[in-house]
Amino acid sequence: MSDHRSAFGEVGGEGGGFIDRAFRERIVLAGVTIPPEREEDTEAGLDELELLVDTAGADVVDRVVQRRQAPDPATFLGKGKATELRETAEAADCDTVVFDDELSPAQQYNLEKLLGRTAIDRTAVILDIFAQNASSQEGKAQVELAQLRYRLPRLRGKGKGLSQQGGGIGTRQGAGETKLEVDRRRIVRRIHKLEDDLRSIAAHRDTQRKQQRRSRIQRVAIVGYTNAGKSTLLNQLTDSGVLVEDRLFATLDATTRRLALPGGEPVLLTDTVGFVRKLPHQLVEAFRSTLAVVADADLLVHVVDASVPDPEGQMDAVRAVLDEIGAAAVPELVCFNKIDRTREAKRLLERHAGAVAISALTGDGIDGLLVAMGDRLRALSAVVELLVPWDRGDVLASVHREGEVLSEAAGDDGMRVRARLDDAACARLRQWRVGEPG
Ligand SMILES: Nc1nc2c(ncn2[C@@H]2O[C@H](COP(=O)(O)OP(=O)(O)OP(=O)(O)O)[C@@H](O)[C@H]2O)c(=O)[nH]1
Ligand SMILES: [Mg+2]
Repeated sequence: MSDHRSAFGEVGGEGGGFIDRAFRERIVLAGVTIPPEREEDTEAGLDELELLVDTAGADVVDRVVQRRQAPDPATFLGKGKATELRETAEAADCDTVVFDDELSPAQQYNLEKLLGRTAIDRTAVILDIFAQNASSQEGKAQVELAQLRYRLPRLRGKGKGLSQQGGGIGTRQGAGETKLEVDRRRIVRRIHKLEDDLRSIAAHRDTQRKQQRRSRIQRVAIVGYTNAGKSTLLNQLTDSGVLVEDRLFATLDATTRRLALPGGEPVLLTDTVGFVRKLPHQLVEAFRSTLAVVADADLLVHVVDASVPDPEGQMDAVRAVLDEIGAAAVPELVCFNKIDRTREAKRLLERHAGAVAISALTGDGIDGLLVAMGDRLRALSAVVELLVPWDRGDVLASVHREGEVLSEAAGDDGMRVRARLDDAACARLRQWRVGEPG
């Protein structure tokens, strides 16, 4: 296990450990290896699930793994293995079994009956952590919406006896939620209300973003796997005092700060929620408006923790989420972080052309990152030369509005302007261009 600290691990002070332990839920994990997945992939998935469970505030006491061609439609594991899981759960005196893959409502129902205890999946654990970490009004609404959309199809499957065990991971009541056994109609009404609230928050933010767009300042979004060091980097670059914690999903809201690059160009830099393997689609959907800042950015700084066992696996998981939120086409600057505690940086840099290596904690490599950001942003817009006739003040004004004017000189037949323009502005101002883009 990593040096990850648990949410409750430090509560209680001296002697509190025993009491905290006693109150933490006991969990058995279950995973299935479905070829072409290898057993070590399943184990790595369960290692990460264990970290998620710990972050949610519970203890993993055992795990069960099975190799199958396909999940059993009724019980996910095969019947025999499910019976073995029941014995393991009884022997370990566990409250809840957590599956690494999303269970269908029917599978969850059947498993709970068979196991005689709560069965939940990775999605429920991640939703639980998000619910615990949400602090802004928008964050809380987004998480509650995701939780309700997850629970709605599962309502019917909850037997009376089991639902009374509620109050643990996955069955804890979400922020602002009325009752666990609230009827379907009330949940649907609540979903609509949350959707409305979130729409108006998003509309407000859209207006802000349009204003930012007009200001022509380029926007950079910091993205990456959860706990990669995104917030540490924002703090290192801008002194913004964003919460940094050795905890998964410490950041749920977006924070934007202004930053001057070495050439003096200002950029807007945004830190936002981290990603994870199998990030629940309900969350991606609910956080769509927060994540719009990523899809809308001019450049992504993709922070990768170089000190984890499989940095490239985490990069793939991040890119899968980027794809899901429509940000796959945004240019990406890969930034290997935590080089103060790993020797892997050199090997990774060799394999990823154009990447940089830093320690967001010590500041090592930050200058190189800033230079690379400036280079990449400059490459995104071309320098062009324009000749604008004297009677076309409107065109001159639009060059100033849409681009960055580098120099202006009065010529015989008009104003000669050198300006940095993006593709769209270049195309619009095409008829005034002279010479080649520089
Ligand atoms: N050794 C070392 N630790 C780092 C570095 N950067 C960040 N950390 C640590 O990694 C942990 C996570 O850092 P955060 O900045 O909160 O990571 P994040 O990517 O914002 O994480 P989430 O918001 O939870 O997704 C903290 O304990 C940081 O102190 C680094 O360069 N070196
Ligand atoms: Mg963060």
